[in-house]
Amino acid sequence: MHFDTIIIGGGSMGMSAGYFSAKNGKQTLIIDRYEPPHHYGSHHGNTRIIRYAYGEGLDYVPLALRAKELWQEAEMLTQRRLISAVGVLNIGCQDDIFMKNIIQSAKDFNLPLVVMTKEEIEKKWPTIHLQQQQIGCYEPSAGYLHVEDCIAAYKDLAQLEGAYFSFNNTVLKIEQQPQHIVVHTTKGHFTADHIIVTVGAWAHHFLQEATIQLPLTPLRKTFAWFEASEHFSEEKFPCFSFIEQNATYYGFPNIDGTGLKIGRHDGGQPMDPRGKRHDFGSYIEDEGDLVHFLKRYMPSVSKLIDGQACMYSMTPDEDFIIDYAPTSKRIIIAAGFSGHGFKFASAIGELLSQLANDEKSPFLSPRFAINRFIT
Ligand code: PYC
Repeated sequence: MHFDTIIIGGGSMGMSAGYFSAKNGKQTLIIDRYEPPHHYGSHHGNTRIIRYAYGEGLDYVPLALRAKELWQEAEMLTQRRLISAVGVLNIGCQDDIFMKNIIQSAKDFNLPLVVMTKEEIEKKWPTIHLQQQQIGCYEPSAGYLHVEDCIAAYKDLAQLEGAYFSFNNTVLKIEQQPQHIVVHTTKGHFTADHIIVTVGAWAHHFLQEATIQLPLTPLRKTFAWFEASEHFSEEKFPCFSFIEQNATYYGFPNIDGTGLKIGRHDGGQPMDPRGKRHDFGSYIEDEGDLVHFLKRYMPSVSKLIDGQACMYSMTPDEDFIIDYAPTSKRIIIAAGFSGHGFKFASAIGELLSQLANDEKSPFLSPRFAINRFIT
């Protein structure tokens, strides 16, 4: 069967791309090796942070603001709650480039942001203990996304727009022919004018097999929930990130009594997503790093409830790859989200559908270009 666009990978980016593609009137097929939303990729674990004053660089701010608009539109269309604006508190030192970028983003884009001293932070959230040199950038309009609902929302919308799904189906090979791309799967083959590859941590191996070499590193990552008092409830406590000299941690308030969720953003173990996934607790640092963090900054919290493992796909510079494949403009690649991509998935889905339509987008930053790695 022939499609205008086939999306390989129905996670956060792929499902959203599927919706926008079908909405643009394209005959669209979304293929996934499992049935999304699922626990085998990078979109489980209930929550992801959404923030707009962006420590990783000001180039990301327009994309983050577009993502917010589109998540809100999806909320309205599906009547699902996707964003909870509980605020995000970023902790770091005044000279950190991350903190400087946050402050500059707020200035340049007129975003609400409160820069706070250690004393102001400890007064507002008495369960946080900081070190002398630390300051905070509190973004009250930021918060978290309900991740499984985000995928489910775009799945519903894609279906309403007439997209086809082929789930529990593994793509074996893509074949580039002059007139179209052939996608060989365990359930037969399909052809398409364009394919959009959004396979998350599988991208490195998947693209390598299609002779597209990208410097992507799949990483095993973990996060966990800890018992926490009502002072940490989402009515009283924000999402947070702590930028230390050699480590970055992030977390979420205690949502509906599920516990305070924490993860370490840097580090992790290189892995092959095609192999066995090591559950939370397989490495001593899975819990150890988080307990160490809690002892320093939130000493009233210590009792682990549960933990999970997921995957990041890292680029060397931690900027995304969103571009045409060097081998063919019929192949669009979205990869290497380096652990900070989920929040953008709505806007990236829109952008990918535009690329498949040969349209230009103001949200396509040169920072995402593939030619920074291969020419
Ligand atoms: O982008 O805010 C973020 C984030 C937190 C943890 C991983 N990514």
